[in-house]
Amino acid sequence: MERIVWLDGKLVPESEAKISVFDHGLLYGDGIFEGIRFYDGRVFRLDEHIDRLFLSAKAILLKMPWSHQEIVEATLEAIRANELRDGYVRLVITRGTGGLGLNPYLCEKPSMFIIASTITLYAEEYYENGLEMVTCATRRPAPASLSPQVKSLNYLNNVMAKVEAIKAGALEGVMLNEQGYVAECTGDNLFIIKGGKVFTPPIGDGALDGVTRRVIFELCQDKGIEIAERSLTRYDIYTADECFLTGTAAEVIPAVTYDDRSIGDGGVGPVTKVLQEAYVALTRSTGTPF
Ligand code: PXG
Repeated sequence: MERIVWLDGKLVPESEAKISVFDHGLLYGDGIFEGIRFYDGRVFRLDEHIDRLFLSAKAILLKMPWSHQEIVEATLEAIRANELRDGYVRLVITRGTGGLGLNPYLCEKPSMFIIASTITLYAEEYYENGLEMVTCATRRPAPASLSPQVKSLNYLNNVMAKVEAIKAGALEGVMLNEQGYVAECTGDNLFIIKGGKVFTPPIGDGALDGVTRRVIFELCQDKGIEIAERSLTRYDIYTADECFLTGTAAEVIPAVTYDDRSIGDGGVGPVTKVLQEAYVALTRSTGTPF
């Protein structure tokens, strides 16, 4: 069955969902996005994702013609139109159609499209046994360039880092910042566990303020697990007891080897398991119904 896409206020079949070749989102990566999950008829952390979308828009001077509530409604509409109960919804806002040349002020008006579909980033076995990671040579851009907090349509840096990981035979790559501290993975936040305590790089080290990352802080608090932000080096991951990655699409996935070293005993550790289970329980029991 053909998917239905929400495009600038209309629900259209995928084959008719078209964007101009003069759209600056395509010409210059000038736009923003969000990726949101829905589970069993409810959208998980919908408002937080839309809030972050508005922050990305503000940061790139993209004036939103829609209100928060209008985007919420459009998202729910896109999901309903595809008759899915579980899946992934991708919101994309482009600067809109303009001429050749960078000037964003010459673009008519922003365009938004919303794709409701399904996503499987990693096979089930990796959630049970963990995945392999390597260090990428490609660095997370410094905040004085484009801030890593902006979920922009310019993800080439991450794509190139992902290529490095794949070429090295790993499923994920660790990206360092300009100072050599761990920022995050190519599309997920990173956590380690050492002596029963959970650590993750601060936002200032180049980690995205991930919605799933925030959920991990809440879950740790609920479960009485100590958690703190701390700058991490590769050494900290090599010598950690456990490591896991988080993201809306990736959920909570264990990492068991890094640059050929096994992390801890190379198996999925107890703290990771507790958080994985708690995350599954939370995502299946809360959210905005559609
Ligand atoms: N870091 C980066 C660079 C991301 O893009 C995350 C971490 C996790 O954040 P959340 O808020 O999801 O917990 C992201 C998330 C896609 C896609 O194709 C989106 C992301 C990552 C990979 C793929 O929609 N964004």
